[in-house]
Amino acid sequence: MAQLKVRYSVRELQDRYDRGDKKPLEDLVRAWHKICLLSPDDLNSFFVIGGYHGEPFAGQGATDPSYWGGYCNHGNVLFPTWHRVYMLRIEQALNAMVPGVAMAYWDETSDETLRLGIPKVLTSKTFPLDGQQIKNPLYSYVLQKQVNDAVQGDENRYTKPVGYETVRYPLSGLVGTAEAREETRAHNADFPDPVKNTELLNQNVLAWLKGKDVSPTDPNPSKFGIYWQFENCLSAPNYTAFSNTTSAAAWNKANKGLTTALEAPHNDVHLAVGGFDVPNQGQAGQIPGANGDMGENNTAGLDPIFFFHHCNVDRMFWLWQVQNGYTEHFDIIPGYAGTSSSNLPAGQGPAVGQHADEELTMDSHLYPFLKDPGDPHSFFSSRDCINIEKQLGVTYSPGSLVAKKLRFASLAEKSVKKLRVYGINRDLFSGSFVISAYAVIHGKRHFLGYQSILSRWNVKHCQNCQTHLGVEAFFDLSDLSEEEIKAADFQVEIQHRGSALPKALQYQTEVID
Ligand SMILES: [Cu+2]
Repeated sequence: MAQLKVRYSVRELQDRYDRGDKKPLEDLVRAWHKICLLSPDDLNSFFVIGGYHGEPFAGQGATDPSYWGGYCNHGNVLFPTWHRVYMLRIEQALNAMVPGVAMAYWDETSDETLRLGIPKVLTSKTFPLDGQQIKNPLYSYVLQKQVNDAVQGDENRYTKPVGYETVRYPLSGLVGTAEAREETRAHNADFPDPVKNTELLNQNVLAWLKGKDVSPTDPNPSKFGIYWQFENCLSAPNYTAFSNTTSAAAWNKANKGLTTALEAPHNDVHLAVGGFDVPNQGQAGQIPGANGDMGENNTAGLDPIFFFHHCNVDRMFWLWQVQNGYTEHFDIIPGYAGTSSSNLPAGQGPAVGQHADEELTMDSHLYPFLKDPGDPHSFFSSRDCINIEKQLGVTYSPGSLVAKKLRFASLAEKSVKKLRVYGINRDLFSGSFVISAYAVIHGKRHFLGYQSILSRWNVKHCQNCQTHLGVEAFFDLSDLSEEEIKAADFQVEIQHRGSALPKALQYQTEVID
């Protein structure tokens, strides 16, 4: 195989640029600029590739909410591998524009991100290229073709016209109906300054990353933030539990310790960039009505930052493989939670190309990605992308979390108490939502953490979703003593996109090992 292509962090490319070595970052921006200019019918165009993830929808899921109209896999065991090949696909398109160019990752757990937020080349409106200021293609994408949301129950929620430009927190991008357009116009009018908006975005991302104090005596204030979750997912005991939130929930219910799925911190970044305030902030800093494209799977792939986020998610996947001895081989536990294509409502329903209730295995096709572009049947499978260096010819520069933290190494086997929250009816909430849990002990309220649930806008119309609407979430209680746990009254709060919270939120809790 030819020399390995190295994917650097965006910050590394920026540092080289600032020191006068401008070519690597310029090449990336140039290639990105070019795929955005390609006709939306060209297979290398950003419109086609960004559109594989969610909208524009295809297949049965274009109208039937029991299916998913995009190709992406979430809430199931194909989540890491599908997105791995997705990164390869956009890298191939970029290469067709500028030979040799590699994807880059937003190192979301680096010291720089923890200090400064999102790398500036992803948030500046313009970029100087070849003596001109061009519209920065990493900042937003302007739709070259309308995308229609014809899913029953969505009522055009995610329909967007030609010329629509993707937005992030604190802005809203819902323009599917006259009413939504008016709401969005009024909302966005309060945020006219892009520089100020980027500040708000970075503040929100930083708050999500760092988390909040769990208890006044907690030695690790970053616990439950995205940072902590990324770190904790690296000690997941096997691929199945590591790969997605559905499998991890089943694993946590049946096994000791608290395993974090790679998908969990991934979800949080989507919500942080797309429009959710960090949980546990009270009313301070609350910006209701922010509906950025990254916040929902329908539109996330159309915001270029998606790819820099997912490149980092793929780096974490590789890091988990390297640190746990899974670079040559890993398995999917047959029949485990998270192995059904339908898997509703925790998953999204069968993606384009999948059948209902199909069992997902290492050999399942990762539609629509082809190993040989000339052979329409040569679909990638998870087995084809286990070792990124040997099979895909790429690797990552050593970014953050490369040095394994030993204090987390044995967490999966450690006997710690955890809180299981269940019986929440997701039918009550519109779109994605966040569950926060609290323990009230002797009159004092302690924040236990949160869990993001990426959900569809309206599950009422989804027949398969109706059959099992329960949501399950797990919270680590290792910071509380046995006595405190006994005395605790556990409470749950929900943040969602709908207009009002249901009056009587029903849920159940239990403390398990
Ligand atoms: Cu994603």
